[in-house]
Parts: sequence; structure tokens; C-alpha cells
Amino acid sequence: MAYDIQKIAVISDIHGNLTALERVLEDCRARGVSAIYNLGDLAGKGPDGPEVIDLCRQVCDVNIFGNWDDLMLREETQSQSVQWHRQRIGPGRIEWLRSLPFSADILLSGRRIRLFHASAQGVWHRVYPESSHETKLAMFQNTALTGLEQPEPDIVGYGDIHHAFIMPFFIPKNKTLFNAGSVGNPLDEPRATYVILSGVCNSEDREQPFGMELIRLPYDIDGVIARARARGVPHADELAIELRESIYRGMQKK
Ligand SMILES: [Mn+2]
Repeated sequence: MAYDIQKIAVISDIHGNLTALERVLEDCRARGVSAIYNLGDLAGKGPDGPEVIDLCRQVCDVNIFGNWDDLMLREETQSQSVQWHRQRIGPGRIEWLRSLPFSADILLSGRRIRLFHASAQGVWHRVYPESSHETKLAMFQNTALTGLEQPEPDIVGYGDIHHAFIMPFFIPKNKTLFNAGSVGNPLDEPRATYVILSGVCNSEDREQPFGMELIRLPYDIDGVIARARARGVPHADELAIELRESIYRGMQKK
């Protein structure tokens, strides 16, 4: 039987962690991934913002705009931490971040799939697996930001919360919400995380095979923390706990 299945990687929230990104890219190559969609938050928090941005520009087929990418545009910010990251990234890369699209739509084995950073309402509007069913259904609606003309999606994938899941709805049927987790700052378990979609690209035929898979990869966390300290990354202690224990800095004991 002839099989024309392609694998598409959905990665997100690298947050300046080059070691985790390289581990994911190595895994993509080993599994024969043919396209990579990156859902934003390339820099900030971790030590390798410029390196991550340069590599994503090179290897990702699509890079989408996230809330930390939005922070990087804020020249007037009072946050010393944001200023530190802005300074390292530099004006050329910041202009590239400004140019990134809000969302991307793809068609795979008859499923319309929409990808964005946080929600259809904007990069600062946060949706959790525990959010109401109504809030989750709103992820599938067209908005001014996603564009109003195209058909609404069957599957929505996002990042932002650093917490991976794949959630097919019972009602309505044939809708699935998923979160790609975080490559470089996961807050659900301390492994570089991403999702692979597999199916026939640009096919309207829902009878074609389709799959979604969550990937977890161990990587050299101590190396990233050592580099963060050596480079003087702001809040390196909080970053270390996030990377080692997956405890968000806002939830850590002071
Ligand atoms: Mn993020």
C-alpha cells in the first residue's frame, strides 16, 4: 500500500534555550519530520535568545508571534529583565520578530488545523486545560486576528502555558484542542516537549490516516543553567528551578 504520510512538528516556547531546541531538531531529523511550525516565544528567560532566533529563522518553515516576542518590541519597558534580553537580541532580530504572523492554517488529511501562540483573542489571552468549555470552544472561532474569511478549524494547536496536552472534545465531535508544550521552559515536566502531526498534506480527504503525538526529550539542563549564570541572565535562580523542577517562577517560594 502506497503511503504518503508527512510529519509536521509543532514546537513552541523555546525561550532562549538553544540546547533544548537542538535536541528537538535532532529528534525531528531522526523521525523524518518534513516541516516545522514554531508557535512563538523564541527568546526571553533563557540565555540563548539570539542563537535561538537565528536558528529558527533558518530551520522553521513558519514562525508565529508570541507574547514574549511582543515584550521584545517594547523599547520603553521599565523591566530590567526585558531590557537585558532586548539588548542581547539587538534591533535587527527585534524587527524580524515584529514581522511574524499571528496564526497559520494548514490542511492535513481533511482536518483544518489552526496554530497560534495563546488564543484566537490575542497573544496575552491565556487559556488553560481547566478553562471553561466555552473558553476552549472560542479557540476555534475566526477573529480579526486569525482572519474572518477562511473556514473555522477542526483542530487548534497553541503554546503559551508551557503545559502540553491533546484534548479531543466529546461535544462537539471532530474538534481537538492541543497544546504543544514548551521546548525550552516546560512547566509540566522537565523535558523538551513538542508535538508531531502526521497525515497527508493539503488533502481534503478525511479518510486518510491522521495522527498526533506528544514527544518528551531529556536534555542537558545543567549546561543551560551554567550558561545562564555565566552570561548573567536575570533571575537565573528562578530559571534554574523552572528548568529542573518545572515550577513556574511566580509559584516559587521566595
Ligand atoms: Mn512562553
